[in-house]
Amino acid sequence: MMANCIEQLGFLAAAVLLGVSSCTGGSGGFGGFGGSGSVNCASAARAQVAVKLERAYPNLTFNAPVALLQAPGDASRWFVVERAGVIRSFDATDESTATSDVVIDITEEVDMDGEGGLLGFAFHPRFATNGEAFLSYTTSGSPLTSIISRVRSMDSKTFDPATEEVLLTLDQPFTNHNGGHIAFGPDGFLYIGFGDGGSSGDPLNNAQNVNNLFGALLRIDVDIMTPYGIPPDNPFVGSGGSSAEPQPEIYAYGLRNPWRFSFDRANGTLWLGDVGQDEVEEVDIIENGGNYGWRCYEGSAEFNLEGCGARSEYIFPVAEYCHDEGSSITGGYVYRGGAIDELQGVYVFGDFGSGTIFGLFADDDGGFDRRVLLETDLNIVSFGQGADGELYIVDFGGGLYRLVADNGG
Ligand SMILES: [Ca+2]
Repeated sequence: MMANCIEQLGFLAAAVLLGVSSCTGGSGGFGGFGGSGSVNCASAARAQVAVKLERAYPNLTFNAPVALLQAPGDASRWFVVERAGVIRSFDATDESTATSDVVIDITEEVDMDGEGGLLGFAFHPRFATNGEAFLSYTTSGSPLTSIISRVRSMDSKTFDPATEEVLLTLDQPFTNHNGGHIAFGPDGFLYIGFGDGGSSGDPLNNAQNVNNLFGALLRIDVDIMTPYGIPPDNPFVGSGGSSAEPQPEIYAYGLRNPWRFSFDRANGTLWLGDVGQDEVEEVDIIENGGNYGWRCYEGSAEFNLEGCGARSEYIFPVAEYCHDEGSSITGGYVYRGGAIDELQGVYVFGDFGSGTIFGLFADDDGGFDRRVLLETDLNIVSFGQGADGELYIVDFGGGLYRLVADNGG
């Protein structure tokens, strides 16, 4: 049923596999989707929006950057997360700056095996007053262990690794699909994305099993209890949380490898890019308690229905595309900046492998039209959103880019 593809493991493997992956039955008609026939593999049309990329801060290049962010309400500096375990910051007001400062260095703790590394960083919403930020990384385990921890800043500029307090650990059965993105929602809770544990095809059926934290988006309250509390409306709140019970941290599940999610700053909608297995990349709008289908479904296509329920029990993507247009989705942001009027309210995301930047435009039926905004030669590993709402693209090769209006010339 499935095309005979070399698996697209996620962002790292996409880099490794670029140019060597091959499908012997995938591209084109995708006629073998187990009869579901519901994935529309038609290529996206070009959007009628005049945008282009410009190199941002061209005198700065980073070492395998995976994330870009600003502290809440503070447009004066950017923070760049480097996979090896270093976070750097630089003056956001100086386009020609050539210097960045080390904010924290935990390279000694980070294990980059497979798709491991320092994968996420989030400022507490009240960072300006409490100095707290949160790290997400993999350390050596069997083979890896994911760590979510809190660090504190005494000077609002740097973090002392000695302040680190581990909140949550997750032993990874394989080195790929670690997820790792973390971000605070408008509700003040910390959201954590974890992949299905790895390998290929979710062999342990982790994502559909709510008795573990794999293949899920978690939500915790870092402001109460030790090490954290459970928000009162989490779907499994009150569960004991043993390995034979649903995990109270879970907010949504059935995910394969959530690689970047964000909250629309205008309305709080939670958008997520979930990396596909062999053929389908997907964009999900996440709802409390939702089951997003993997490994029963890859996108809208049947993947492995063993033990699965009725199709109506799963939430399907709001947009999906096939591997003739990319190989590994990178979730982005709903554009809320002021520079590009035509992008207002459009969800902008990309593909690590193809370098394509897409927009999801609301249609007249309550759905979305996926359109191509730009074709690039970048390995789009992450998007960044400035305090001003403008969007940036992080190239895994080291450069930062800014999405701007193309006024010709
Ligand atoms: Ca799904």
